[in-house]
Amino acid sequence: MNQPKILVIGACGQVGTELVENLAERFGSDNVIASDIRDEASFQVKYLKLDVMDRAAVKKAVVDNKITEVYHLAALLSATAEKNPEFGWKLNMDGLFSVLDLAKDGLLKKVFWPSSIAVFGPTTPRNNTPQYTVIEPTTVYGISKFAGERWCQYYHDRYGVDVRSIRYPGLIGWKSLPGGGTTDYAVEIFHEALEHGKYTSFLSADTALPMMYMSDAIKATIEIMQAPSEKIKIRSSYNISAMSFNPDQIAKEIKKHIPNFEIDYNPDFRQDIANNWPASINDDEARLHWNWSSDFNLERLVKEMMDNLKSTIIVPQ
Ligand code: AKB
Repeated sequence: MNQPKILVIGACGQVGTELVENLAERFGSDNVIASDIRDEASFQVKYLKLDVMDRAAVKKAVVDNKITEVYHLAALLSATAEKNPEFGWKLNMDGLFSVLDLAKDGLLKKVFWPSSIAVFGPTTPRNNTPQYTVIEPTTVYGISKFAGERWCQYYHDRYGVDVRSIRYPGLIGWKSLPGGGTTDYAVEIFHEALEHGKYTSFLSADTALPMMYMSDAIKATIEIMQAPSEKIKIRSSYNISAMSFNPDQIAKEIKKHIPNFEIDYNPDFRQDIANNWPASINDDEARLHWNWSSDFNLERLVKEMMDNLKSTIIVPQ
């Protein structure tokens, strides 16, 4: 079988760290290259320093390494992009075009690019948000992801680019930390609970958001890329769903493992972002088209996070 030759761009981020590991196990370390803007990084695969906005450098990396598939993860997330809207828009859009154009020119066979639940806005139905609905994002991140979705569909329809995408919910994993997102509280809470026994949430107690355990996100990412092309009927981006909870609910679940754990609330600007996002997502199309299903609910996620973090974090006695 012909193995793909894969380049992961933005590999040092929350998704990239675990995705590279998984892709290397599946396709062999020699067939995966990790890249990011940092000078150095420690991966079990070859690492390249790469700025996704430097089109010539991306092209050279693809050609020199005979890359067939790119997973393009580099982006500014919701909270960080609000602090620097101009750069958020530039990075999120230029990076995508730099990859889509290589595919259009026949230098790549397949592209993965993540979108986000951030595409939805205040006029979207908040519960069980459907695939096709009103989409009026209010953040730079959401606007860039929605524009990106439309460009992916356009490059597929107009130039036959095999681009595949999913709308990630908040992602929670223990192997890597998120950076700059509105859903980051749901990772921070575990670290603070284990290290200090308490956490101050930047979202209010009742702010429900769609969330997913990292292994489900990685599974979805690899499955959509592995699915036969004719099964991918949506070339903008697919809704995917696993669970929905608010800070109060995750805190209660953590208390089952750390009975003295305490949470309090001090909402900041990220509350306004979360208020405009869905509480839960309907993913019927992904289930129907390429057989997507999630494995982790809140109870199982919390158990996995606690078990794994306990052995990596030094818990004060
Ligand atoms: C964020 O909070 O910005 C991200 C996302 C939902 O895309 N985690």
